[in-house]
Amino acid sequence: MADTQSYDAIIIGSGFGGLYALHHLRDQMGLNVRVFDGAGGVGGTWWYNRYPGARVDAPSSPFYAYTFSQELVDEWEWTETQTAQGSVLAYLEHFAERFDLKKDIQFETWVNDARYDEAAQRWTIETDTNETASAQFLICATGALFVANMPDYPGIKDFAGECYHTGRWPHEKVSFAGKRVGVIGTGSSGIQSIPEIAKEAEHVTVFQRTPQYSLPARNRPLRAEELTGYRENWEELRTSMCKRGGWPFATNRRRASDYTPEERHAIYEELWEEGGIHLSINSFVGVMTDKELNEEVGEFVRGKIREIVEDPETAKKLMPDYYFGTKRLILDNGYFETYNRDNVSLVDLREDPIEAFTPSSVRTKHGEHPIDMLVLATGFDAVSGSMLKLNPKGRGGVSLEQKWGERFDNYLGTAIAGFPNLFMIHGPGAPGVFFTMPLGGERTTAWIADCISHLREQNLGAVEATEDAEASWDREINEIADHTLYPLADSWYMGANIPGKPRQFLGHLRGSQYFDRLIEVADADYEGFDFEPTHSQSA
Ligand code: NA7
Repeated sequence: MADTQSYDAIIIGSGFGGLYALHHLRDQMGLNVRVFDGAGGVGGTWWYNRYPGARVDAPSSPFYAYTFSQELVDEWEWTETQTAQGSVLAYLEHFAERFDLKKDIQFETWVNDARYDEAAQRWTIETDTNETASAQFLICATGALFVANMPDYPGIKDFAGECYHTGRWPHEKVSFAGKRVGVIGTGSSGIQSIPEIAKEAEHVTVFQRTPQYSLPARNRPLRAEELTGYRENWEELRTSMCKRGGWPFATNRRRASDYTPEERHAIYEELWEEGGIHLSINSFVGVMTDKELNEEVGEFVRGKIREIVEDPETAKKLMPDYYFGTKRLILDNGYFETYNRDNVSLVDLREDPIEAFTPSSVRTKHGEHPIDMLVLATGFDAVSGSMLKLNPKGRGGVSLEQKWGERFDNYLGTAIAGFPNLFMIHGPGAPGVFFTMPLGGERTTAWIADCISHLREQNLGAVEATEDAEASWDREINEIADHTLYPLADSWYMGANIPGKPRQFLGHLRGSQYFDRLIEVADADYEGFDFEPTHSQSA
């Protein structure tokens, strides 16, 4: 094993969060920083999720991007309103080049182990390339959607055809031509990829466990004057994003009770035509809290599915029956229309469950479906999964797996009692996917950086969340979630997609309030944290 390299901070992951953290900690704070990433290039989620049709499923160009640099905003040419995976990746590569980040990133290096040394107040990591490195701070930018969820149906390992998970898509082009493709899963990845696969494949059989609400993305070229307008008003838009949960524009504050059912329906129609998430955020106040209003919006979407899908039996199977928006809302480009093609069929796993795989088919309760290729669009062990895969060992050698056996206890979605000097970007309880993630990463990193500066200015050695702070943070997050309909769904937000995963709401639903809380905590002398004096100067 080579000598242990020593740094101020080690960052794990070079997606949006990790790249920005490197820039901020190195270039704005002057720290000596090293990034490790198992992938062969920058991009994180956007490096791995290369399946056909992959796009941002939130308000995107130019808002799904870094916001801190006017020059960066001015020089990058976004071309479509709903950014495609390749464009996001190209942007991140540009960012890494522009800020000269790659020289401090070690790719194709998987961190196998991370251990806290209480005496030295430092973290030591070991990699699969047989290297060790140590740093005072460990920044985990390990990704909210990283650990692939692989179904374990009987015989699935014996399937002899090509098999791809959407979250681990090959770099070389996958050809569907002349093939019978089975797709399991109808979340964002399934709904984005199915129309693309269907254009080429001989036949696509979709295996659906839960029918989904999906709204038309209405992707279109971004007009030059739109982009210019955004650039000219960037500071204002950025401030607005911070105040409005990551969304730059004012949303409608209409009250449903002020309108007749017919008027409300007309509004839903308008917003459906407009596309994107407008139906959810711009219809009426309370869609995500008021069951009756939510049900009305849900019924409107079901009506649209009935209108679009020609075969009534198929349309029936596609009817979502949970509260609208309580699983991730999906933005599609012709998903429901795809079921009008002759080469697409749908299996409803709730009435015809998969029993087993053979080397060349999927056997369900009521039939056998021969396939040449299997696409697993089955999602991720989201938010907590990548931290548990890293499984750092904190005080007393206690592992995160031990700590998080029953609940993902942490403070502010970024710090964990028993794991001093470790910070997460987009950890459980942070706004994560409920906020525009690049901006959320910037703001979280800025806060972590201030905390590190505070520690260093005071000549302290370690910072650690207290267990009391974790308990009250847990209550705070859940109180917010419990005001809404979100906890009622079997979603990955609730950990419900992974067998045996603890049920716990994994995000903070009020992003702007969350970032205010971070500031409050810092202003109150880092309330909820214990600081330890420096043990030694030697490290
Ligand atoms: P998602 O949203 O978790 O979707 C996964 C899909 O796979 C969903 O339809 C699941 O059904 C289904 N699934 C998962 N496991 C199984 C098994 N064992 N059998 C059948 N079907 C299964 O993941 P995505 O990759 O689409 O999207 C993740 C996020 O990325 C998305 O929210 C965006 O933010 C971008 P379920 O609904 O759980 O019944």
